[in-house]
Amino acid sequence: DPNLPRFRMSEIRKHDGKSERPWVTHGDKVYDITDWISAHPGGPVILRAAGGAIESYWNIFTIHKNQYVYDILDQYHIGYIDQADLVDGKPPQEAIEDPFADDPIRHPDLITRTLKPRNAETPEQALSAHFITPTELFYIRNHMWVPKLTQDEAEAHVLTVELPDGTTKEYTLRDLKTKFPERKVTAVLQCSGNRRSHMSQGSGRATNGLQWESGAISNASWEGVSLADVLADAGFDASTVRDGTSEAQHVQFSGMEAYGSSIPIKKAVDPQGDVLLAYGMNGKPLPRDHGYPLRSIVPGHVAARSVKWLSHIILSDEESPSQWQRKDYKCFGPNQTKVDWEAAPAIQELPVQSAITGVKLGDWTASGQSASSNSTKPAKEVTLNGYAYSGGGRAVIRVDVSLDDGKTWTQANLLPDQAPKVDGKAWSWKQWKFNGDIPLEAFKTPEDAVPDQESDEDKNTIRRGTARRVANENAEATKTNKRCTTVAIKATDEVYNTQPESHAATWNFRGNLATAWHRVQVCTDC
Ligand code: MTE
Ligand code: MO
Repeated sequence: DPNLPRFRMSEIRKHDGKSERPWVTHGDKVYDITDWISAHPGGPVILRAAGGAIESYWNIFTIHKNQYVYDILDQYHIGYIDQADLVDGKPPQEAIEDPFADDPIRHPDLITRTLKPRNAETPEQALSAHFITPTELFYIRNHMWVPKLTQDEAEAHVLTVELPDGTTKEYTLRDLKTKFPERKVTAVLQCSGNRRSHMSQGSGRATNGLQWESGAISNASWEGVSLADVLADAGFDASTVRDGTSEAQHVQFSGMEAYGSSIPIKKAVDPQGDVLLAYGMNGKPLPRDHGYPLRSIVPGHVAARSVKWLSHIILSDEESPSQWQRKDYKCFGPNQTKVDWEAAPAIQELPVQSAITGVKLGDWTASGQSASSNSTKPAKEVTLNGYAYSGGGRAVIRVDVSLDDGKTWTQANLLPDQAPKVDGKAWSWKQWKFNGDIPLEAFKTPEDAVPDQESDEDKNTIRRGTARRVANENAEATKTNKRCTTVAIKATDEVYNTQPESHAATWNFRGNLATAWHRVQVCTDC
């Protein structure tokens, strides 16, 4: 209706998230969303956009770019942006706020995958050097912006716990710190996408998602209170879980910026589960990027369940309704690309994983360790190091190393545990080191040398990129007399689960749980 009133931007801005009647704009239209908020599936998150344009949020929550949503919004149409505030008939650029404007500054050594939202991995050098990852180099995985709270707001931050019967109990951060004993757990967080780029490259098939290398994993000590203690205080009777009469089957966590996921109730109340509501990391308050002021820490599970900026816990017979619980973080067969999301369980405990994070070649020595060597053949000294980790508290018991791409194997040294098991559970990774000799004959002109040709594989950009790079490296190798071999590692955990040989075998279109042997090409001048 073109007869609806026109509003100046100065007035629209007054109808922000704190006003009694919040408005948003879309294009040149103005909407009063007051009556919609309680029905909005994303809850009050929509208030972030109030007082300005909704477009930048819909660029994050793309699910909204849909006729169904436009129809809903139409019901709340109250007017237009005043002509005086339009540029070429459109709202001015500065009317569209950058949702990431308040994001914190990142350490320059982190390897950025995306800036908005912020996603960055820990550099190999830091993965190698530290058992406890330095806080500022801990990998960051954000789906949205980083909520901003002052210290006062943080102390007054409210965690709402809702029981299956609908009753709720509220705890401020101050309550949590004073009412419950402090617990500390040293635990790895690993993103389900860690090593996804290895899966894409190793299988030659593109995967959807951030192309992480080996650094979407880190280890920290977490300080907070026990989730089981808080649930008991809120009135939940954990014995109903043990005797099978519990109405609650899942613990749903929601973050302040709308992310959410859940864990099985069994894990939450298991005294050996060690699930924390953490406010500290490595002895200091959580940094903003890692969930300030409060997050869940679910040791042994995929990090997607360790919800940052935690504000709500709901005990329910259902998993979290969020897309991250139901339509993401699941695996399918290599042939399954049109999938039935409901048919697959959400990833919870992680499988066994390992990576090489450092390779150093030393001198040529007279005697190699190879069985075929008669003690006089030259060999190249090599030092490898890395991490190995398994989910569910299962300790890594062995890391196998192959210097000839899997034909023969030997073992790496596991470094002494710096965080002993808690109640029999290994929540931290193991770091490992290997020193050995690669016999001269293992170094070959790379077999997979391919001419730098355009082919029908060009449709697959990742494959092309990899082929090009290998071709370039090989061209370089031929020129400089470089010869290469592939070293491979795999870890085994205490129940003898081990890593698959190939990424092709576990390829899934989302690139989750890339745990195949980590293979690295090592080259030298011969
Ligand atoms: N919690 C909230 N609120 N928002 C998020 O985007 N990302 C999840 C999880 N918790 C996320 C979240 C994912 S997928 C991972 S891998 C971990 O947080 C990353 O935690 P970190 O950034 O502290 O390393
Ligand atoms: Mo993740």
